[in-house]
Parts: sequence; C-alpha cells; structure tokens
Amino acid sequence: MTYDTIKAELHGNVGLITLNRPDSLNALSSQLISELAEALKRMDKNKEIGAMVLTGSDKAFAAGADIKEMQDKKWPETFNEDFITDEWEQVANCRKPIIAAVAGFALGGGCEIAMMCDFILAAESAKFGQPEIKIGVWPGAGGSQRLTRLVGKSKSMEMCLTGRMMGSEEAERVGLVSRIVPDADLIEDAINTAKQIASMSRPATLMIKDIINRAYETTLSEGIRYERRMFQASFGTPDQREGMAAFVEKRKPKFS
Ligand code: DAK
Repeated sequence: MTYDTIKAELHGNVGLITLNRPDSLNALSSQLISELAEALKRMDKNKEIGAMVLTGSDKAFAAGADIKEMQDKKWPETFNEDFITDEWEQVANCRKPIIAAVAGFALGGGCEIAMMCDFILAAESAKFGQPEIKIGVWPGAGGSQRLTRLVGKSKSMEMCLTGRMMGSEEAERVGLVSRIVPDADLIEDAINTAKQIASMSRPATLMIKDIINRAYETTLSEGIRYERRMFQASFGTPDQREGMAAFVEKRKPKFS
C-alpha cells in the first residue's frame, strides 16, 4: 500500500512508518493523520508484525497539527464534527507496541503523537514542546494530560504556559524519553529494539502493554490486582511452558 504523506515499510517482523511532508516539517494534516491511522490499523492486524516504529525526518518528527489547514475553522463546527478526534486516537489504540523514534522537532500534536506511542527513543537533536499557547490555543490531543503524567505538574505547566522547547537531555532526565541515541543511529536502533520486542512471546508483549497502561487508568491496588490475575493467566499460554522449559534446559526459547 502506498501513501502520499507517509511511508510504510516492513523490516522483517517490524513495521516502520515515516511521516513524510518535508516541506512543512511533517505538519499533521488531516490527510496525514488518516493515512497514519490506516497504516497503523493494517500493521496492528498483520500477524507477521510484532512491533512498530513511528518516525519523521532528521529535522522534524512533526511540528504539530497543520496550522494552515485549521486556521479558518470555527466553533461550533469543530465541536459538532468532533474535529479530527478518531483518527488521532488510533496511535494510542494500537494493541502492539509502538516506538516513537524522534529527531528534530516534536511539537504540539507531534509531541502528543510521540507520547501516544509506548516509549520514545530520542536522537540528540530532538526537541519537544507544546507551543500551542504561542498561536492562541492550547493542547488538544492529550498533551496537557500525558505530558503531566510523564513529567509532573511543574514541568508540564511551564512547557504549556510558555511554549518553550525541551532538548533531548532534559527530556531523558525528566522521563519523557527512554533513551538518547546519536542522530545517525536513531532508525537502526529503533528498528533493532522493535525487532527484539517482536521476537518475544506475542501474548506477553500485548499483555505487558495492557498492564502498564492500566497504571494510568486505575488505583495502585486495582492495578496490582489486575496484573496478578493476568500473571496467573500466563500459565494458560504455550509460551509460558516453552519459555520456562528453555530456561531450565539452558537453550533459547522458541515462542509460538
Ligand atoms: N503547520 C503548518 N505548517 C508548518 C507547521 C505547522 N504546525 N510548522 C512548520 N510549518 C511550515 C512553515 O510554515 C514553513 O513553511 P513555508 O513557509 O516554507 O511554506 C515550513 O514548515 C518550515 O518552517 P519554518 O520556516 O517555520 O522553520 P523554522 O526552522 O524557522 O522553525 C519551527 C521551525 C518548528 C520552530 C516553526 O516552524 C514552528 O514554530 N512551527 C509551528 C509549531 C507549532 O505551533 N505547533 C503546534 C501547532 S497546534 C487535536 C489534535 C491535535 C491538535 C489539536 C487538537 N484534536 C484531536 C482535537 C494539535 C494542535 C497543534 O499541534
């Protein structure tokens, strides 16, 4: 399948999606978001794929929603048509793990899309921000909520109220990104990390994503209870028997 605003490729059992509107720093137009949602849905359903990587260019992961496209919109049309909601949420709704590989700008909706992924690998050049305040609005795709949960109230308030950008070192220090890698190694590192995940037991990867995300939606005691029940259920999978037998027999597991 080919697209106009993104590239979608397979690297073995990993799906790689590259945002591809270089003239506008990968501004997230409605066409781009539709194509991204479509490609992610396909990859999520494709049994061959175990994990996905979402990336942009070396200049920009994405500089936000397309301001030129949305500048003339009016309320209540935005409200009545639930302005660009469904397809944006597809990133967060994938069941398989998605890694955001971010170089350059990840701003506004770009930062929000990166935070919808399961973790962020940052190139040294990465810059994150929620600069909507500078154009007279505020985050609309989860930025105020996800950024606050990831980096805390003080940092999130400062970022959203001033629109300042956060570089990769600060982003790693405050827990927004999992690791920093040299720009030249970003894609290879992200694909190798995704391949490592894709080589594990599929039910285990889906379950881990599910139980960690539960931590954001419930109390500690309910989350622990959910994790325990799910752990008990792991004994119903062939991969549990294979993984534990392989450990005892000192060999590599062959997950089904
Ligand atoms: N939209 C449209 N075009 C953009 C753009 C954007 N967000 N960002 C950059 N571009 C375009 C520029 O207009 C320019 O185009 P030409 O003038 O060449 O035609 C080209 O990309 C290169 O940009 P610059 O010339 O500005 O490049 P610089 O290196 O000087 O500056 C920059 C880079 C990233 C600092 C700057 O471009 C910038 O500040 N960009 C805007 C960043 C921003 O404000 N982002 C937040 C947008 S609001 C929602 C979902 C999502 C959202 C809301 C609701 N729902 C689900 C309800 C999200 C909202 C947003 O993201």
